[in-house]
Amino acid sequence: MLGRLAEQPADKILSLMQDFAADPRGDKLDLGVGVYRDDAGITPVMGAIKQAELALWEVQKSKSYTGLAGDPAFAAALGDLVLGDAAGRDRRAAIATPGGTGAVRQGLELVGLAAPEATVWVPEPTWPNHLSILAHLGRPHRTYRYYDPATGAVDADGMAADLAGLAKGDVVLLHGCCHNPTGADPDMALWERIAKILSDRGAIPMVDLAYQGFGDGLDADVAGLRHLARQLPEMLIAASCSKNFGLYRERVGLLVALAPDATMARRAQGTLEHLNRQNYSFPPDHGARLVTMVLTDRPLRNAWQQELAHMRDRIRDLRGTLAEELRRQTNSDRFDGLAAQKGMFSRLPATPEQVATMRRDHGIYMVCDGRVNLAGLSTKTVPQLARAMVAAGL
Ligand code: PLP
Ligand code: TYF
Repeated sequence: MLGRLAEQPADKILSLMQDFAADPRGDKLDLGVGVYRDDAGITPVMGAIKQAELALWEVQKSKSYTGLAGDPAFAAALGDLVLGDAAGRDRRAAIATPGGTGAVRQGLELVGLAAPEATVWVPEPTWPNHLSILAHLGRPHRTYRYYDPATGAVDADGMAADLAGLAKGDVVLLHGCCHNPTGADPDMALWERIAKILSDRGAIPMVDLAYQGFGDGLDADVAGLRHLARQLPEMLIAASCSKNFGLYRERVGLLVALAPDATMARRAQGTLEHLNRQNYSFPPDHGARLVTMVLTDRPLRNAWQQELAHMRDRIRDLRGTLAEELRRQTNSDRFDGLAAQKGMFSRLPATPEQVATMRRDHGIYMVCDGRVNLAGLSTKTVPQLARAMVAAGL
């Protein structure tokens, strides 16, 4: 049996981690996998999470099973963080999942059960896992125009023109904020336009939210998502706590299905729990419980928000510094877009050959499509990246 298995293509982001680890150079620079790093290059456990872990050790009396949906308090607390008052709890069905990836997977499985004929539209470019999960599940899918490399911003007209081809019941995958890999997000006018197109066509948004709080702020980053929730009867949301709570390996995610009313939400809840049962029964609880504790305890929540704001500011400062350094070194404003983009990622206009040159000659690791994780930089290494870009002819 095993001999009949095909070779699977490697994840181009994760294989970069191994290549980087194997490079003996002392001044190598990892701008590959999307994890937040501080100025010393560390991905820290957040202070509020540490405190919650201590408290949990004291109060937790049992690690017996939760329920198929996970702890309802987690769905309530994280659902509120994401949706605010844009959709009441009676409209929401939700399950805890292993990470945002788990939520994406379960969301697409739900689409397969409810609307197997629906086409799932994803932005070009998007996070590679979206496409591989869609292919794995055999869901019909296609791409819509999203990014304009000439401006470094969203190609709003291209996107609107492509989405005009939506059929009733199709699903449109959108990045809630801090688009991976480009950092280009819709402005509010474009979110309103998207809501109108989806509403006119009878299409359903599926929002992948992996970076709430990394762009402009916890509420600002979900203003578009909340607009969709208010305007449209149905929506799927795949939220991840990997980045904004620093809980990567604990695997904390939530899939929310927004229904038009409470009766339909209850029906969706049953299907979501069924999906968890088919895949792994109970979702992981430890990280989700820490998130719930942080969100529902005023002092812990304040501490978390402050630390998150610090992370956000650091990335924004690095963006500004890099854009300025490139302006100086290239004598042009070609890279000014870097300062306006949001979150950890930007896509440099580099060919795969130029990416390889920067790795070979300067020890700088980025994804082969030119995606860089700006959080991997420090004030010290910004000039190193700018020099390598200039030397590679960008
Ligand atoms: N979606 C996007 C766009 C991402 O970049 C990520 C990665 O962090 C995820 C989802 C899910 O990440 P995780 O499964 O680690 O929560
Ligand atoms: O895009 C990234 O780098 C992050 C981390 O299969 C990641 O989203 C990358 C690949 C993957 C899971 C997470």
